[in-house]
Amino acid sequence: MPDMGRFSPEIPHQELEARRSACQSRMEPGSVLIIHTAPRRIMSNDVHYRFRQDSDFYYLTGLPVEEGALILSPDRSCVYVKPGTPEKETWEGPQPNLHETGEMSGIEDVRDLEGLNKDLESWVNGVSALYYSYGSDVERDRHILGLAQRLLIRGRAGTSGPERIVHPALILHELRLVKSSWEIERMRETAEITAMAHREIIAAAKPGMGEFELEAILHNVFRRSNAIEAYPSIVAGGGRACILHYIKNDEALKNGDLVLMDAAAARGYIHSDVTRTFPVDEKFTRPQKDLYSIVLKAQKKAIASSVKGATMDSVHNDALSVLVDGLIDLKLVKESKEECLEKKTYRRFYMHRTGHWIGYDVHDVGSYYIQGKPRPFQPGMVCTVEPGLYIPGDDDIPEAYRNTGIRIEDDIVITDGAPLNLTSAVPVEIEQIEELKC
Ligand SMILES: [Mn+2]
Repeated sequence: MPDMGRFSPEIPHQELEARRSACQSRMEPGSVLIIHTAPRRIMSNDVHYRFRQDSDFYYLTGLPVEEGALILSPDRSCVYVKPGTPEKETWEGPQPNLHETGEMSGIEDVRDLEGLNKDLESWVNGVSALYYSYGSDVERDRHILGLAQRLLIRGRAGTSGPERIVHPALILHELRLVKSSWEIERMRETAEITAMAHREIIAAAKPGMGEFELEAILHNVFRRSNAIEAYPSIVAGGGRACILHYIKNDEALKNGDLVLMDAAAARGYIHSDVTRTFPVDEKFTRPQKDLYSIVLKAQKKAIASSVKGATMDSVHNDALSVLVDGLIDLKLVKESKEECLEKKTYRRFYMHRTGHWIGYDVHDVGSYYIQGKPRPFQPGMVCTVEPGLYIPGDDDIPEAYRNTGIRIEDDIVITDGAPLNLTSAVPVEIEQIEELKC
């Protein structure tokens, strides 16, 4: 990429232009779309959370800027930003000016945010549809709806309001669902960083360490690669692995326990999402191996099933079938397979779905059903495959299996042929994991 001075594009122009024109070509004639940057959010008192750009705004502009808006019509692109002032730059460092914003985003028409409110009236006046993501910011909703209504009721002055307000998700989130080869390359990079962290941690885990110490290694590996954690990491020893959203990570790891670690890197808002389950000490115990092997078999089956034309539901059912067979083998389920599936009694041990889309959001956007039917996979979609088993500590469970949680999760690209596992560099076979620990 050429040296653009203080700022260089985070996403290549070609990629951004392809995304914008795909969006524009799906917009109604005579319509306009507006997407705002994410709001800054308070953590406590006067301290803000680290800024996290709105995924849709970033997808279309590649701009990390904190205050701005993108306007698209079927044949125009315009972005409004707040250029830095010397005072702001003293505190927060260089801010892209209008020219630099254009160079970063590839959008020629860059304007000062100060003019947005005035301009909006002419952008929105007379359009057929206004694409606007209502419902996420009350103040903004009030402003946009107020404007639309004013244009409508002032008909005698020659204005007219948008006939319809349409959520841009209907266009944008469908586009985001199918990844370009550039995005898949970036996902491959975050997957590599994630794999590095998992390998380092599986090798480092020892009885007596705190879950937080393993979490510290995650942060170390991620930041070494200029990445951050994609979501609050789960590092759960022993029975805490059965708490699906355990993120306290503040307990000690005991000899004989398994650790369930659901943790992954994100960079440039591109996410990975990986879970591995491994012994604290060198070896899996026999009962742990029994359970682990079932989940691994279910995961392999589900990955193999993640092909063009399959659906989230069909992949889930394939994983479920293997899990239920295994639960019956281990006598954790005492009824027939049909009965267990029919009555959903497996939910005592497996209570979540097998996968979700992943991309610019870790639980990525895009609909899972089309007109009530599961959506068939198509090449370029990326999803997780993450079956698990969570055996509670109840009295009717054989003691050896109690309080054991196992999940195995990888990120899979749907292709024209075999599924592509982006995170296969993280060891998953029992022997591979045990070998890492010697
Ligand atoms: Mn996941």
